[in-house]
Amino acid sequence: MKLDISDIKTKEVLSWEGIHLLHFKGSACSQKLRIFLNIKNIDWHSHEINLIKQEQFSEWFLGINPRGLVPTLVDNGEVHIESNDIMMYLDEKFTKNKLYPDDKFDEILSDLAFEDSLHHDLRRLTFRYIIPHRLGKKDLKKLSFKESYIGTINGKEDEHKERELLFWKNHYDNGITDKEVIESASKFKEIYTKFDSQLQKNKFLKGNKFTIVDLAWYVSTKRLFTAGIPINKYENVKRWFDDLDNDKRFSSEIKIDAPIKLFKQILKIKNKMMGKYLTDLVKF
Ligand SMILES: N[C@@H](CCC(=O)N[C@@H](CS)C(=O)NCC(=O)O)C(=O)O
Repeated sequence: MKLDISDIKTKEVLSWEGIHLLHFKGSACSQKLRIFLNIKNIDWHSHEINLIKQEQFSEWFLGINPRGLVPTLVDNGEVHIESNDIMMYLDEKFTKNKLYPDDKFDEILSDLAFEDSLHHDLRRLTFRYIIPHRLGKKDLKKLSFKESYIGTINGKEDEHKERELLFWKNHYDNGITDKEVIESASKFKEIYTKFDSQLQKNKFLKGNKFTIVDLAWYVSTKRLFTAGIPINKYENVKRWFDDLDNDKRFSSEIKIDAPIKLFKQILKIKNKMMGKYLTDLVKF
């Protein structure tokens, strides 16, 4: 989605030349976009928005993307938001190696909208099994700055704002509850069961050609596997995933740092001792 010039309050970006990505190493949506840029061989400038330091709530960044979310693209002074829309925009601009093929365009848009609708489910499992509550909690002062920030998306108040704030307020108060884990992990169980049967017949999710849908689900699958979804149980999904993961253009963008590995291990042991690990709560 391209923002209107009136939405952009941080005016300096209007004079940025070339392709600039505002992103964060550990963000799944940013990983998706960086892999896309690798596959398409597009040159870009990097601007890190550190989500651990909660730089996404700064006035500077909200003045570029009022949703306060990464990734955000600036292309010669134009601001584009929403990872799937950004990739669609770039795929049309750089037509070599199309990842949104014309013959499947509408189907792909609806698959990506579905994938995007699961973002909070992915987040729930991340913030229960990978990032400890104490570290993942947002700073209430910064959160209330975002709440009071008046930003517009194409001239209108952002419809996503309430939902985003509610997620983090609930997380602050309650962490991620067992009920939420069961609800979200059950959705992925159903999805991978379906994918496994699709991938029995086809090499990729949309047939025998790699598309943006494979890229989006590769990133989510890597994250979900890290959180504890037993991907190994789905033979065809595992083969599809391993093939992509063996490609450096993919795996190089999703390196799990040593501290995250440690947190994940601690959370695994803690949850297992309580009989509340992901696979204790949902049987795969
Ligand atoms: N639908 C958005 C989701 C973007 C999103 O939620 N990004 C996360 C990182 S993966 C983020 O910026 N989180 C910061 C926050 O929630 O404060 C997209 O696809 O771009």
